[in-house]
Amino acid sequence: MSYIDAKKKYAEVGVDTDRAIEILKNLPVSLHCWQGDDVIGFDHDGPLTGGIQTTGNYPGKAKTPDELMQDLDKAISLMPGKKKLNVHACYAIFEDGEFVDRDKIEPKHFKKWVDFAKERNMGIDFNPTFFSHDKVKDNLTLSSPDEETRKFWIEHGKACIRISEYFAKETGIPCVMNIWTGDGFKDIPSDRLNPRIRYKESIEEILSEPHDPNLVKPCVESKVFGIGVEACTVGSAEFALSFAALHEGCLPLMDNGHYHPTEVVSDKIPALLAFFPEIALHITRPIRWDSDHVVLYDDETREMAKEIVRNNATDRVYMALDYFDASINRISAWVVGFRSWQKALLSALCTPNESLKKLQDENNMTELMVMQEEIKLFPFGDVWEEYCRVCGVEASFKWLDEVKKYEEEVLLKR
Ligand SMILES: [Mn+2]
Repeated sequence: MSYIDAKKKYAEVGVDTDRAIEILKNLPVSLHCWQGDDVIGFDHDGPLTGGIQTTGNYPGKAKTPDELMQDLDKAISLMPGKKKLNVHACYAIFEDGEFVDRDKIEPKHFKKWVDFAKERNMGIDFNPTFFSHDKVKDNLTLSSPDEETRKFWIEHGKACIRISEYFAKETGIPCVMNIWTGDGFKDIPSDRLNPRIRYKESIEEILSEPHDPNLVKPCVESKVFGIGVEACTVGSAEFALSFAALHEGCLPLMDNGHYHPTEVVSDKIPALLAFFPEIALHITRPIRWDSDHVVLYDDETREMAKEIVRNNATDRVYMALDYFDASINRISAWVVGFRSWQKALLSALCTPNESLKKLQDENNMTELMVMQEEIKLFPFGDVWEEYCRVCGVEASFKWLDEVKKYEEEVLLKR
């Protein structure tokens, strides 16, 4: 079926597919740089630590800023839609022979990322890196009872606020700055309160760094547990949500890999939208735990997109991808995940949300079920193809040929 026919079919249920395409073209989604090098970065030689882990050793990973940017460019060329760049502080780029620790990083260490983003019309989101570092003491950073440790990480957070504001000023687009730490305890602690009080006070100190709330959007991200910190996570769901609720200008960030496996973030999005002017998301795919598998066009991904679109919250929800798979071609991991979230958004935009809501309000659950099931088999593939065409991106699976060629010519020669 061609796009013209698909468009007619959708129009029968009141959906304007041209409009859906037009809206999606301008919705920014933040693309995480860390899929390209297994969350290593450029400021240390050690392994990834802090309760997260990459598995796999697929060849060709980026080891320098130039390689990572080249790989990002290849991936971006195969993704439809508007992108924003998401960078972690450990991706600071130093001149030859230069090095400063994380409490001393400055905007100049990220100038190359700004140049990269500006040339591609992208904003930048930022993340202090509270892991993979020798100043993580006994699995604790901002909640450490050791004042020197806590102070170091507070200074890191403040430096990141300054860098976030620099990103926003340079690109003209607000910077979402997300605070996540893997702070926690492997086994049953004797004090679950004071680490949280220290964590709270540390984040408050970080946020006291002067910044324009229209330019820097600080977030707190919760987690249920991490590797090596199974018994207690300091920045739990209740902690992060309460912190954001009680600190104006601080957004709650939900990572859909950071909850118990039967909880769904799709249901939490509207709950938070009832209270917060703005929220942030990390979109990932957990399998049994926070495994950070590549995002697919699956039921929960689609449900999350629906909650954003049908609540008219596309300008209130900051969407960012967060996953890392080292067992497959990393460019294709980036592309599959980004395209999947784009598909989910487009599908949500092609859903007759108003008429479905009406059926619910009239308690016409019979027709609601029938319609929701029928719409699943509408010719969505044709709308997707049209969207890719409009964006100048390969619509079919043939995009993989480009990745294979790049692997042959670039990745395998590293
Ligand atoms: Mn996350």
